Amino acid sequence: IPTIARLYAAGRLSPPAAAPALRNPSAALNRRISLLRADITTLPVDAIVNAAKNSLRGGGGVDGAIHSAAGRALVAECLAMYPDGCDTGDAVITAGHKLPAKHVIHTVGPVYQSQAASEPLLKSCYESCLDVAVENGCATIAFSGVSTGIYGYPSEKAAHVACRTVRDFLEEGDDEGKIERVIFVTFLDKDVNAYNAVLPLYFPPD
Ligand code: AR6
Repeated sequence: IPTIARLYAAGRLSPPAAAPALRNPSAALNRRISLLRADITTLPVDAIVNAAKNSLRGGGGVDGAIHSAAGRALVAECLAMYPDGCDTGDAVITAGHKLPAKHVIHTVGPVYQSQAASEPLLKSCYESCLDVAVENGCATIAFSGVSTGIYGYPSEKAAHVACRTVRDFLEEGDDEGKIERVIFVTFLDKDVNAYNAVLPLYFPPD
């Protein structure tokens, strides 16, 4: 999976259309970030992030795809380990079962209401997932576009939250140097377009 440093070098990702407003515009982090259009259930990484529901019982969208690829043992583990489910903005971890990924980090995004109400919860999802990854020794983590499907979060707004939160987390060293790669996984055209526009604002090339 190429890093965005390579995507820039190969001309497959364009520099930001507007000037990025970053405290530290260093491009060093670009060697730890990937942007990939894929079915997240196919990725052989330490952890994939599921856009789950509070009950953790599985559902539609990426949640349905992950549960069907992982097999019935996934929902059984969710219910046994987390009988009270997961709060919106929080994250929990299970094994990957039949998936090529070692773990699934389940987070519950907000149903989009307004930017003011929903943004802090979505930010909390990304931070919680990164915290859980660090606590469990996951060096490679692939994020799905939490809340941007059935829960209705506009793709560009969500991409800003995702990119800013990951940049801040890595830049501040909250990963204790343990996260080697963060992969933003897109699926539909609208998410591909959103990330192509937004990610370079937070991770510009040199
Ligand atoms: N691989 C990668 N991304 C995917 C895949 C896939 N196989 N399938 C969908 N996406 P959604 P939400 C993208 O609706 O908005 C469920 O029923 C999709 O294009 O899965 O957080 C849960 O049980 C979008 O960008 O999650 C909850 O009830 C992103 O994944 C509810 O939906 C998230 O879309 C959660 O809604």
